[in-house]
Formats: sequence, C-alpha cells, structure tokens
Amino acid sequence: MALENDTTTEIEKPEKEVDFSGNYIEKFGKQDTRDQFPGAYVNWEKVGNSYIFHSENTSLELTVVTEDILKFRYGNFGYFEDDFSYGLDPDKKFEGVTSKFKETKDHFKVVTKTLKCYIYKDSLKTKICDTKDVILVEDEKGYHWQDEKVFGGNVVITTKKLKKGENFFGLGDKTGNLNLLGSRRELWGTDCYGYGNETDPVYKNIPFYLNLYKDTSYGIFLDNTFRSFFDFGKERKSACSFWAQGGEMRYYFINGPKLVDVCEKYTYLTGKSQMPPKWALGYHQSKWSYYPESTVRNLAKEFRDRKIPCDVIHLDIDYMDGFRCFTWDKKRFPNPKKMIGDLRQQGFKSIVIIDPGIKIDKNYSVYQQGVKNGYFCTRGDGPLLKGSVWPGECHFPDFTNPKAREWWATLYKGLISDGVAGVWNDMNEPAVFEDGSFPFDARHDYDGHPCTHRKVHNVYGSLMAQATCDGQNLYLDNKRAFTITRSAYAGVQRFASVWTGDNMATWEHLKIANIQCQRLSASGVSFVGSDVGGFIGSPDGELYTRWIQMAVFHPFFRTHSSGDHGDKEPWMFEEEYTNIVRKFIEMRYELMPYIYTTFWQYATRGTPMIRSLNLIAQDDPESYFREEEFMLGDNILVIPVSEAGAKNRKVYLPEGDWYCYWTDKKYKGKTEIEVETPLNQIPLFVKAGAVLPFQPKMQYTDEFEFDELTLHIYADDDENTSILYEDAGDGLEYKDGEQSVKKIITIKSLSAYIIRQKMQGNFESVYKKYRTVFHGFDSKPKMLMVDGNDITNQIELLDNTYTISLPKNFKEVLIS
Ligand code: MIG
Repeated sequence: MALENDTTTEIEKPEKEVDFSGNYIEKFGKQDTRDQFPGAYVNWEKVGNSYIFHSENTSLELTVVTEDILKFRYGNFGYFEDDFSYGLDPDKKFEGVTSKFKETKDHFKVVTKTLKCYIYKDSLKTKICDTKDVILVEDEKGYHWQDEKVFGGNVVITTKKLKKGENFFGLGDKTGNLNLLGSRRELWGTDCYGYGNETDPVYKNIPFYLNLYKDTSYGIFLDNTFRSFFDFGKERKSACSFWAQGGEMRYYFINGPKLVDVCEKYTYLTGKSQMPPKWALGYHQSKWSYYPESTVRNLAKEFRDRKIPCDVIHLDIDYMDGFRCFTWDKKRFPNPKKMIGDLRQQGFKSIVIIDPGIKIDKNYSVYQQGVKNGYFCTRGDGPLLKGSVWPGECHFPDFTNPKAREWWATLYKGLISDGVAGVWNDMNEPAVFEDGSFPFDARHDYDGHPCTHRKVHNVYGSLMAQATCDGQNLYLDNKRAFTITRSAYAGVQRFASVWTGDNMATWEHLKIANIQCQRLSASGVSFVGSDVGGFIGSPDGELYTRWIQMAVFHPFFRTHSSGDHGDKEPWMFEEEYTNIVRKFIEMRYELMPYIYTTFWQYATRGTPMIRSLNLIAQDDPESYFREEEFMLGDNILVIPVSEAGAKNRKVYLPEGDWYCYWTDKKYKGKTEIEVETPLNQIPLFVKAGAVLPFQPKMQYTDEFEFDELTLHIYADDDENTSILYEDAGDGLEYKDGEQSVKKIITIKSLSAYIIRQKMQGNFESVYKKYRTVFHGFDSKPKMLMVDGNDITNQIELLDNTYTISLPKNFKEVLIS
C-alpha cells in the first residue's frame, strides 16, 4: 500500500473480475460490502489542463482549477457525465491552469504553487499536502460506489481520513452545533415547518463544508445535485464521508490555509452576489398576511407615526386572486399600483411572495401559457405533474428548462410595472401538501440533460430564484433586483438572499437562527436572516427585543410571523420594549455605511459578512466550539443574549484588543469575560483600531441627505485599515465605476497618532464633512493638524472623549 497509516482493513477487492451482466453478489469477498472500487491503475493521459488516470474500473479526471483549487471527477468504465453544473459561476471558464507533474513507480504527483496532490497507482486514492508536505487530507476508502444493479440505485461515495483535532463547518442552513464534527447530515430540501435542532434535512442544499485542523484548512464542494449525505466522524470516528444517491462523484478541493480564504475561494467557483439595493439592508416588516389594502396602509402609517424605521413591507400569499401567481385579489387590493406608489412616497418598498405552483384553471393565462408551451413538469409516463398547494391542484414550471425560466422571468412584467420592488420565493423545495414534494419519476430538462426529479430536487429552488431575479432585471428600470428564497443550491448567492424558514418563537430558536445565519454565511450565502421573533407562536416582549438586537447584525433583517398567533409588529409588546426595539432598528440605519461596506466586501471578494469565531481566530481552539459570538464585518463583535431574564452573560473575546461599544472600556482578548446585559443593550465589542462609519438615524434608507458622516475612531497601538465603500445605493452605474472606496488608516507613532485617508473611485458622496469621535484616546490632544492646518482650537469635548469636524477629503490628520 502506498498510503501511510492506512487503516482500511475491512475492504477487500472482489475475488474475480466483476461480471456486470449477471448476478455477482457472491463474487465479493466474505466482508459484507458490495462497494466497488476503482482498482489498479492502467494508464494516464492529459486532456487540456486535466490529467486523466484510468484504472481497471474508474477514470479519475484531476483538474488544477487554480493554484488552490483542485477538481476531482470520477467516471466508471470509461464514462464521464457531461461536465455541466448549476453550482458554478456561468461567467467563468474553469479550464484549469498548468501544473508540474511527476510519475514514480507507485504514484503520480501533481504540484501547484501551494499544493501537492498524490495519486496512488494501486487504488487511485489521493492525498493532498501543502508545499511543506503537511497532509491536508487523504483518502481512507477514497472513491467507491454502489452499483444500482445491486442496490437499486447508484450511490457514489468518497471517504477521507479524519484525525483527532479536525473540525468541520459550513453546509448551508443546518441546525445543531456549529461545529459539524460527530454528525451526519443529509441534503434533500424539505419544507420543515417548525423544524428544530434535531431536524435534518432542512430547506437548503449547499454541499460545501470547511475543514479546520490547527493552522490549516480546506473546503470540499461536492458538486452533485442528487440527494446527498455527509458524515463527519459520526459512524466511524476516523472517517469523513460524503456520498450522493446518483450522478458522478465530482468535487472540488479548496485550499486555505485560512478558513476565510476557503470561503472566498468557494465563491470564485460558485460566484459572487450582486450589490443589493441599499433599502434591502433596511428593516423589513412581514406577516402572513397583511391585507386588505387598508391594513397595509395602516401598517405603514403606524411605522411612521411611531417613528420606527422601516423600508419594506412584504405581502404574503393572500394578496393574490385565489393564490394565482402574478395576479391581485382586486377586492382586497383594488388598485395595487396606486397603493404601492403611495407607500413609495412614504419611503416603503413593496415585496410580494411568489410560489412555484400554478393553479390548474383553464381561464388563467399563466396556466394556459405553461401548458401550451410545455413549460410544466411531466410525470415519467407523460402526463403533466399535479400537486396540491395553496391554490389547490397545480402544475409546476420546470425551472431546469431554460425556456421555462425565460418565460417565468417575463411573468414579472405586470408586478414590476405595478411598482413591486422585490420578490419573495417560497415553497420551492419544492413543497407539495400531501406528498411532501414531487414524485421521483417527474421529468426535468436540466438544461438539455433530461433526468428525473431525483437529480433536480436539490436545485429546483435556486433555479426558481434565478428566473425570478432575471425577471426583475428584465423590467426594473436601472434598479437593482432583490430576491429572497427559502430553498437553494450552492451558488444561490448569485441571484438571491435567503431566510431560514418556519422557525419558532422560543429562546432556543433565537440560538438556532444565529447558528444558521453564521453557517450560511460561511457557505457562500451571506445575505441571510431569520423570521425575527419566530414564525410560529408568539414571543414575549423580552424574546422579541433580544431577537431584534441580534438581527440588527444579520444581513437580512425582517420580522415575519405566521399571523395565527397574534400580531408581531414592533409595537405589539409593552411600551418599554417598543422603545428599545425602536432604538435598535434606528441603530441598524446608523450602521448602514458599515453594513453596506461589509456587503461590498462580500460581493467583491466573497468574504462572509457574518464571521463565526472560527473564521477570525482559527488558531485559537476556543473558537472551534464557540457558537454564539460572531463578527459582522471587520470590526464589530456581537454576542446575542439568548436566555430569558439574563442579567449578565459570558463572552469570549478572541485575540486582540476590544472596546465595549457601550462603555468604551478596553479589554484584552483571548479570554472569557462576564458582561452585564440590561435589556437595552446587547453585548457589542469594537475591534481596537477600527474606524466605524455612522450615518444619522432615518426612518428609511435615503430619507434625507445629510451633511456629516460620523467616524468613530478606536485607538490602537498597531496600524489598522478600515474600509468605507459608497455608491448610489441603487441603480447599476456602480458597475461602470460609480463607486468610491475609502481606506482609513490609523497609525500610532512615537510622536503622534496619524489618520490617513486614501480614496479611490468616481462616486461623490453628498455629505460634506466627517464628524470624528475619538474612543480610547487620552484626554484632549495638545495639537490636532489636518493636512498641515492646525485646528486644535476647534476640538469639542464630549462626555469622556472629544470630537472634531474634518473635511471629507482630508488626507492626513496628526494628533499629538
Ligand atoms: O405553507 O406563504 O415559510 O414564510 O408565510 C406555508 C405562507 C407557506 C411558508 C413560508 C412562510 C409563509 C407561508 N409559507
């Protein structure tokens, strides 16, 4: 055996050649395994930048996608599937790069600038090391499969070795511990109303996980849309396996060494998010359902009267005429265009829900078009697939048919011309009332690769969201699309945001929501949020307040509820709570420049907006199992209060210096501290050296133009750079360079504290100056110079600190 420390003793090869035409169960050894393995190497060839290694039963195609990304594809008996993927970014060609190659007696070696990959001749097993030959991951059983002739279904499996000390993260919206070590998970999108910590599978199907071991890390993206499974040392402590019930074994190995690198490189493969309209980062209010029109207008009025900021109102299924998509119930909403226009005047954007089920109704044009053009899914034996959902019996578009997607996009014309600003896609697991989902025999096009529902199920939701996003882009006049979807496959970030589905109004669910959002964020999907306060049941004022306080720091911020358990508008609890909730929603708006910048970092580099502790302190073992603390962006650490009546809580501060947001008290990191948690505060810490941009509080995004942007400057001994990204907040000009990126660099030297600003880009912000507020600085400075001018006499004292106004184009400030 070529692999060191190989512990695979239970595997034995077939005694004889396998005869694929007949009954061959008895041909396998005495072990109870009918798994099949590649067998010994035969020859190799190079096709483009890929190496193909042929063995007795299997061909392995290895492509060096980038210096850090290796693609593995296994085809049995000389057959590879068409190399097509919904997960990959369609704007890129993944042809691979050249690499060094070496053959020895018992193995091959493919070497990139950062990786060495060994392929062993006796088995086609692989081992991947960094350049110092530190093993990152190696096959245990490696690639193998279960043939459908034996098992009644094809299953492709990979098993890797798992050593003590490894940790696993990612995998989309899974509940349960943030660290996946010791668990087995399934991807099969499911409408899991009232799910909990034990529920699996849930709504989304993101077959991407991250591995962290000491100072190394890597990710595996299993690009296969069949029902799939991941076992992180649950069944066998020494093995990590992943398998899919169909298709071919195709996965990408993504090198770190930092976990954040893995997240970013994953979006190199699966694509980046677009910049959202800024309002979509504001506060959203939803309920199942706000109707009729007077209720909606009244809701809007309540927000403005009570001075609680809000940007978006969501209309759930009851706005439609008998749940027919793309229609309005004209009794409830006699003039939607007028209503949406009036709401717009008050600063509200309207979002409507759209489900995939199209009511079977001969007089309904969407039904007619779908039938006439063959856009609906069929059963295996020909007839149109039927399933009951809200409208009653329905047909369902085949979103894997590009023509059906194009058609679906055109259906948004009316809603967009009514003024709808964004679309919410639900029930796209797909969910069907009695049967759960579509029958397996349902047929789909899969962009010209006809197949059954077994292959489509996990990607159906993403493709619906794609068509929905396309529809908005088609009709929105130089405005940015906003889509939110419940189900998703890898790469969904290219066209939609997501929420975590039908959760419950309990304290446990506040924690679950936090974990799901962190996990999704590590899985390429940062634009995430939960139904604030819980969808099912009624939170009390305290739980609702704590949830709002957390969700201020989650990128998608919406209160939603099922509506059958009482109302959940921010003022539905006692006055004390309303006032705190208002304060925190206001804070969301004050933080908008920071949140928007964080979004831009995500949209350009793929950096997760929400960062679990493991992402920011991976060499600190404390970060492996901490799951409540998270950072939003580069500089704010958030620790939600997740227990009723909590007067204080323990907080782990990672390495570095931190300022308590509320008191400016400075703490040394890498330690656990206890902080007080009065109801009007959530524990928040600002990284030393940060420059946090704040805008004035507003009732909605761009309510008014302001003169002065506030920069909160937190002292540190080291040099630090903070980013401020700006553009028009909507429209597409930013793609042509109408953007501005400001780097604010702070340096402490012996004689002075220096603040430098470096500006790039054409976008000119409307404000004229900065109000700078200094935190953690000694008492009033003796001298303050801006670009050579002494403005010491303009310093104003402020509580324990001081403030000064600076021209927004300043280059350098010296404080001594
Ligand atoms: O069968 O549209 O998760 O947010 O309010 C329930 C009604 C369908 C499920 C969604 C929820 C939405 C609800 N929907």
